[in-house]
Amino acid sequence: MTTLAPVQRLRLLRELERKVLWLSAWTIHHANHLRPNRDGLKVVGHQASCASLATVMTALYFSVLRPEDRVAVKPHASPVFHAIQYLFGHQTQDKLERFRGLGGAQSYPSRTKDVDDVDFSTGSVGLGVAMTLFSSIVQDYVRLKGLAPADRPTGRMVALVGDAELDEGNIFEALLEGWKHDVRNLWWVIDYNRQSLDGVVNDRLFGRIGEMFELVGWRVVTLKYGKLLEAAFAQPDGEQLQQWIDACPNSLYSALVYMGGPGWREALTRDLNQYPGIRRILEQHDDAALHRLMTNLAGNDMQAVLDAFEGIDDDKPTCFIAYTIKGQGLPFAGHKDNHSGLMTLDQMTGFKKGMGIADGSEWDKFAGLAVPPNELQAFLAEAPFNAEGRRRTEAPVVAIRAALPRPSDKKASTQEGFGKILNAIAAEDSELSRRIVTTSPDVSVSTNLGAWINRRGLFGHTEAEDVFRELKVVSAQLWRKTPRGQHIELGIAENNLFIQLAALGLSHEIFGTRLLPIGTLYDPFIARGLDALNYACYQDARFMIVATPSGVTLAPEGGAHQSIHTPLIGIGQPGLLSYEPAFVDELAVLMRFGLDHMQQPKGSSLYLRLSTRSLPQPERTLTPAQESDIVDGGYWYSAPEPGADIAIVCMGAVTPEAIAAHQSIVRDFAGAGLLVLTSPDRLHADWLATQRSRGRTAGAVDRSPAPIERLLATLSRDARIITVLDGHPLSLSWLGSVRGQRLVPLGIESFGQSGDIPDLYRTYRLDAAAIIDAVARAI
Ligand SMILES: Cc1ncc(C[n+]2csc(CCOP(=O)(O)OP(=O)(O)O)c2C)c(N)n1
Ligand SMILES: [Mg+2]
Repeated sequence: MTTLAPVQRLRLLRELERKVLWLSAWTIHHANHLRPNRDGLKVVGHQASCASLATVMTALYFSVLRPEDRVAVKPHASPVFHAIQYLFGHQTQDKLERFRGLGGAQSYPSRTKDVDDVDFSTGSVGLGVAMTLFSSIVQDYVRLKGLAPADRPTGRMVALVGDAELDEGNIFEALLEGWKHDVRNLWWVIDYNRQSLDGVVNDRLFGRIGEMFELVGWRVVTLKYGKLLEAAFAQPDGEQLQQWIDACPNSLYSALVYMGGPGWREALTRDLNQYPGIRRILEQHDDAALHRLMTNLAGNDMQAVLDAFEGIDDDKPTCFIAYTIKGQGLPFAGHKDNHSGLMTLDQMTGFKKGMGIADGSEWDKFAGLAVPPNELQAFLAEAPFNAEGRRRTEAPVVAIRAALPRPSDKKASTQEGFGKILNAIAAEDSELSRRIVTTSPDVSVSTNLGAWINRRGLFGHTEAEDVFRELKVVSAQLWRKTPRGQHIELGIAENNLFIQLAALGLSHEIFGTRLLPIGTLYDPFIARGLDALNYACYQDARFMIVATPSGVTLAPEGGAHQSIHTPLIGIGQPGLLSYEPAFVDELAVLMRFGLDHMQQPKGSSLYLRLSTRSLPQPERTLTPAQESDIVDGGYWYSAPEPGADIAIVCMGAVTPEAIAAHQSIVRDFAGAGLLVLTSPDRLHADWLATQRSRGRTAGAVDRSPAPIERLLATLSRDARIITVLDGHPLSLSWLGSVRGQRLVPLGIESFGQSGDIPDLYRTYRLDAAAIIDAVARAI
């Protein structure tokens, strides 16, 4: 690789910065003004948000970043990212022209939908930022265990952060967790444009932000004044100018940026005219030059940005507070209403002229630049960022053997079963046992991960003995941390859990190392981290969540902890296949299936909703056909006679009540069936897919029935079905539509209260009597 002289490189980067600014603004303009609008909806895009980051992103992608670095780009700077990839040749003009349109470049950078090598998806502000922190933990996890490819250098996990993103609490939850885990190789660059969506960011906030980072062990680098302003401060009375800017409230500064040269002149004359040095500066600068000087913030000054990035050569986490101007270089720079503001046609005409772009050369990569195209092309070709081509790594699938260990207790809860299965795997020396990594937000022991952790240990950068053990204080739990440990213990923050799982679940594509992540939490607190869970699924991260206890079966814990609608989350969440087994042998089948499914290209993550209620286990050895029914979502526990008029359908912890009710009704309704479901999610999805494929006219049409159609086909056309689960009844009530059979759904519709299981099941009508009653009503 040739190394350019610094001045030469600066010149090229400044030209590319202009091009990146132009292309991002033009991409948005094109989408809004030059594409037919068929629905009357605004397309928008964020020209101002792009502009403030153009300098930083140009410096990073064209010079500073290396192949092993990974970046989360502020969502609204998506067009800047796509423009950069377009210049590199990784993005097409066609997709830029279809920005925010079907099949075009995405509104917010997306790993799964964009073609140009997005490292981390962003969109819901704050989550992408935290994603870099948890990815740095994953990087250390695979590196310290020697699981990472040997020749892979350690990368920096970089977040480009909007200043208003720092209002999102999940960022601070992540920072605290990061401190505990001694995170490294993290760069967060805050685009401090002092504006959010609605207006100007509170002045008092940023006084504290730097201190907060330092408090948790980060280095803070402030990029405040650009080279022009620094030179002016060095002149006689320059310190007066500096004090004036330092004291200038965010809102006044933003307004003056918008007003331009005359505004600055009036304000400075009013406040600083008594200083001869200032008068001289005002005389020496015409309006345009004065505006350039007063808006010369370091985050928009290429040399200052390069100096800041290149001044770091260690792995200490670093926060760059980059002062920038929202809309820098655009006509509405600084205006508080510019967040979704678009340049008007006239403004665009002027901007285009200023950029030296002729009509018809808007998408030309080098038009209007002051450096010959071949020189720029050569510079782009040598960018270190691209040195290794495509960034997405691959890792082989870890083979999962035909059966996992099956605990044989006569009575057990699915939660205990989970702990035992994992403990048995922990005892093995196998690829499977080495690749599993568990994590939990302070509920490891109460979700039955204790035995696994005792065998496999906690993960930490350095060795830390369990003090209780050293002092010989008896405890069931061994709490020793080592780099070899396979459990990542988190504080109580479900957002962190899901983002940690997102990062672990992308390890094969980001770090080239396959991991099998399993996260445990209490089922009701899925809601606490739901957006982060959605974010993880949106990125197609692969993991298993084991949520327990669930429903009102949690009994004495009362309404605050009892989960009601989580089965609906399981059905509704794309990228997450959910199961709720009743018995431990089913769980073992599903865990085996899940560990494989989460590694398949067309697979997904899994959600197992478990219970702490101990149930008598059926005495059976599952046949392969039964196992496949369990995976498909359900099976006849007690098969109906063909054409039967009555069936009970149950799921999860309430299965004993359904069994009891069934035994009672078969006396009157011989041939009534009992259907045990493991996954309404899977059954529903397969049912819809089957219907869609029937509607298709071209190609091979599969006429075979969906599993739920096959199961319900045994019953008579107008059979009555009673469904029951410890969760919202809607989860199963759709079964009535499959064949048009009449259905009475039982389940939980209101907040639970404390009590024991008999009282609660009676109160919420989940007990055998309620089921029998429902049968009576149904007929
Ligand atoms: C969780 C979430 N809430 C709300 C939004 C809507 N939103 C998008 S950008 C934005 C303001 C962003 O301001 P800032 O981070 O400062 O970005 P910039 O000024 O660079 O545009 C808001 C509220 C969102 N994307 N995500
Ligand atoms: Mg902002």
